[in-house]
Parts: sequence; C-alpha cells; structure tokens
Amino acid sequence: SCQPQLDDPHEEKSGLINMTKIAQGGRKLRKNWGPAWVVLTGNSLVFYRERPPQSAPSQGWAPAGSRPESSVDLRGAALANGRHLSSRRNVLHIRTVPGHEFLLQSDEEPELRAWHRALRAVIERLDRE
Ligand code: I3S
Repeated sequence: SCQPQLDDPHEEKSGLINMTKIAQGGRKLRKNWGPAWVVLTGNSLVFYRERPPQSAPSQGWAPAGSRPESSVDLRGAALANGRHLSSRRNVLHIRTVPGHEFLLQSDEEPELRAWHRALRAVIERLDRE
C-alpha cells in the first residue's frame, strides 16, 4: 500500500537487551549502557526501563501500566554493525531519520542476530510501503 501506516502497534519481537543511546537529533550523547526491555512493533522501536511483570495483563504489545522511556519511528532508519562504536562484542547500531542513534548489545551472538534480522525486516517493509 502507498498509505503510510502511522499506527502499526503489533509486536514483532521483544526482549531484554543492553542498550545505550549515543545521539539525539544528531547531537552526540555520552554513553549510558544498561539493560532495557525493548519492543519492536510494525513501525517503531520502544524502550522500557525494565521488563514488565509477567503477571501484568498486556494491552496488545504495550505492557499494561508501564510507560515507555522512549520510542523511535523506524521508517527510513539505518542499521549497521556497531563494532567501530564500542569495545563490546555483538553490537548493532541503529540510526533514525531525525538522527537518534542507539546501540544494542548482547553477549549472546544469536540473540543480537535475531534483533538484527527482525529490525531489518521491519525497516525493509516500511521502505516498500
Ligand atoms: O565510546 P566510548 O567513549 O569509548 O564509550 C565508553 C565510555 O562511554 C565509558 O564511559 P565514560 O567515558 O563516560 O566513563 C563507558 O563506561 C564505556 O562502556 C563506553 O564504551 P563501550 O566500549 O563499553 O561502548
């Protein structure tokens, strides 16, 4: 479809992963690595400070009663290996159109690869719309 999907909240993937924001609107930020509960939807990446309680009833993908720390639109975003941006292993670099940049990292390579694949699929689908 040529209609931009402004609201596509279905969950593609979620999980606990190490994250730091490294730029906001093109301005470099000081790294602040920490675990985040990350939810990938049909058009955005949403960051929560912690995993929602397992007992919490969910409202679709959104953990009930929790507010996201931040959320970015993935349309037009760029994905790259983040090895040149960190001494950590298995780092993925995400840059959004407005210049917000994040690193995702896991000591488990398959976990990071799964995030890479899922993010690439969403971004490619948004490119085709
Ligand atoms: O990209 P950098 O500056 O080498 O990142 C490291 C620093 O942010 C460091 O913090 P301070 O310089 O604020 O003390 C962090 O503790 C490191 O984790 C950062 O590097 P890694 O390689 O972990 O992404």
